[in-house]
Amino acid sequence: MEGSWMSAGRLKKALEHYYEHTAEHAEKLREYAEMARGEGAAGASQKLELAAELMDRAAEAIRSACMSLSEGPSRVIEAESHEILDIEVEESLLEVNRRIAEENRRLLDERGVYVVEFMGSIGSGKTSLIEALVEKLKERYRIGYVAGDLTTTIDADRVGRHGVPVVQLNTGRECHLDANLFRKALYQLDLNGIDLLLVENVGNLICPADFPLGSHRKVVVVSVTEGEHMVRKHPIIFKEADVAVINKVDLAEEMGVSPSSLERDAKELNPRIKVVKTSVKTGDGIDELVEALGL
Ligand SMILES: Nc1nc2c(ncn2[C@@H]2O[C@H](COP(=O)(O)OP(=O)(O)OP(=O)(O)O)[C@@H](O)[C@H]2O)c(=O)[nH]1
Ligand SMILES: [Mg+2]
Repeated sequence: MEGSWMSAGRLKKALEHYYEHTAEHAEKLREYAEMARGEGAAGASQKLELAAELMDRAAEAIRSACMSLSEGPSRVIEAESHEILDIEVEESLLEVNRRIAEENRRLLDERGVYVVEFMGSIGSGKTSLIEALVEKLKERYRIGYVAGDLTTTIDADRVGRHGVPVVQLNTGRECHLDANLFRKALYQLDLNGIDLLLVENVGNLICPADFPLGSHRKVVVVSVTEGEHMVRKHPIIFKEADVAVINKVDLAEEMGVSPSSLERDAKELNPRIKVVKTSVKTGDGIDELVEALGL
């Protein structure tokens, strides 16, 4: 590429942008096909379906060209400021998010990708648990990873070293991922080559609860080093989650924090939640976590 009018990096960025639009147009055409079907115009609907399929194939070819320009497994998506607010609809922000999350879920189901989202406090062990799961499951599933962080690629680099495709989403100032940003990550991944996508949200127990991404299972992680009140102080996220992980149980005695009392708090808030006590350090509870996730 040297000496040409555009560097490989810039070309890749331009193609990524083009790919996103092409994939979005394919989605839109499918919506129109559905509308035409609703209007009884079966012929028009069929043609629109065909156009959507061709556009999907075009998007796939652009994505594949993009991948061959890639310099490594880790790629970074920077959120543009107020990105989601640019959407011109008279719906609330949360409503827009919910709708995009539903679209994400549809896309994931179409491609047969099962998504487990990890939320939880800063430093509770989300990335460590994901690394342990990748090692345990990578022979059984084709795994991908999406990391949410404000500015760094540390987590994506860590998980990428286990040999799985990763996308880093940098939110800048935002304390959570949202469905729009997650959709961008989905556009970057070869979804046909992934069965299990592990997503790590930005570390905190508050904001991620309000912004569903379209995942199939939600895990919330706390660790004993954060003290005994961590669960009760964050009821919303525990009510939302399917599985609660109480991590770093190897340090429970030293910290004077009872994992069972954290478990009780979680069950009180959400009787249907599955609670797993883990230590990534000793490997305790990782098999139970696999089971709780139905993997
Ligand atoms: N003793 C002990 N340390 C752990 C355990 N799990 C994780 N750690 C350590 O806790 C620190 C934070 O772990 P991470 O996996 O980076 O935590 P995280 O939740 O991904 O952190 P953020 O992404 O920054 O929110 C690291 O130093 C880990 O080695 C555990 O079960 N026991
Ligand atoms: Mg992390």
